[in-house]
Amino acid sequence: MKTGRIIKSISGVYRVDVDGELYDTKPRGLFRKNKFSPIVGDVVDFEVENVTEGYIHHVHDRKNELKRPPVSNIDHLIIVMSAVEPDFSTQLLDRFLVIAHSYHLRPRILVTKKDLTTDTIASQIKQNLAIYEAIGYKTQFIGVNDDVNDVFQAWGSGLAVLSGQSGVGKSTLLNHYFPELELETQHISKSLNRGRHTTRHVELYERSNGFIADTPGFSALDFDHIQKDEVKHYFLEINEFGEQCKFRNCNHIKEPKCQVKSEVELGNIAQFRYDHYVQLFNEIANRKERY
Ligand SMILES: Nc1nc2c(ncn2[C@@H]2O[C@H](COP(=O)(O)OP(=O)(O)OP(=O)(O)O)[C@@H](O)[C@H]2O)c(=O)[nH]1
Ligand SMILES: [Mg+2]
Ligand SMILES: [Zn+2]
Repeated sequence: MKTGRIIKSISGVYRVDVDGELYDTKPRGLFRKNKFSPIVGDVVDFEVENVTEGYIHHVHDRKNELKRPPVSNIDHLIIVMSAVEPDFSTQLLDRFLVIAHSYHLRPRILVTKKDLTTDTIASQIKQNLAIYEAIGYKTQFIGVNDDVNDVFQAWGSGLAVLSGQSGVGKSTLLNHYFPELELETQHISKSLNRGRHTTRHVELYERSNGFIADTPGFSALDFDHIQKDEVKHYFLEINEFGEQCKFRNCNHIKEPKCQVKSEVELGNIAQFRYDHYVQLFNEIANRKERY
């Protein structure tokens, strides 16, 4: 029996990495009966069939798990956004952050395509990133000319997952770090065609102190697993100031003596963050429950 990590899954075959040795494995029938599927990132015990193949017997407990894209045991979730093409949006960023926190992940924020920005756009983005830094997020703002080794170094060891909209430059970043990968990236002519996803599967690549995952970009975000009363906890500064509200279960919408609303007025909570919170709260409150 060997133990390794699933780095890729293609139609029911899981590629497992054991210190650089690769095995294509299949789960034993047992899994299918329990409706449990291994996912990329899982640490598994498998029985070796021959030099390149094996059968998975056991999946180790996951320390965390992202549903879309499916990846487990994440040490660093890197939310990638581009400065332009597609344009940086704090609204979209706040939605990604909520999803990440709902899976108990503490994400980092990486903004790409700095080289394509005007001074005005660059300084707007820096101002926004300063707000996220103040909330407690680590942020990076990079362009094609920056040293990717420095970018990756800042994350520390373990499994880092790049996640974000299609076309923001996740695969491009990996290609700069591992030129031998030659991952497919979007052609310039396609870059305004929003519906296209160039990367279509999750895959882990070994780096000096861990792994890094490229994932397919997404166009829709799923909040189905989040209840309206939870949302306030996923806006970290709102959560913190909310402890001083008069009502313990204050949702910071219309309640009296709401500290969050006072802090927005004082400028200690950015107006746009509060607006995004209220927007998402209302969206979830108004959604039709499916049974
Ligand atoms: N100028 C510039 N172009 C970039 C940068 N990063 C990515 N691009 C370009 O942006 C386009 C999209 O990059 P991809 O790496 O394919 O984006 P992706 O996030 O992997 O997209 P999906 O695989 O669809 O999720 C490509 O044409 C890249 O060359 C950057 O920092 N600067
Ligand atoms: Mg890609
Ligand atoms: Zn309140």
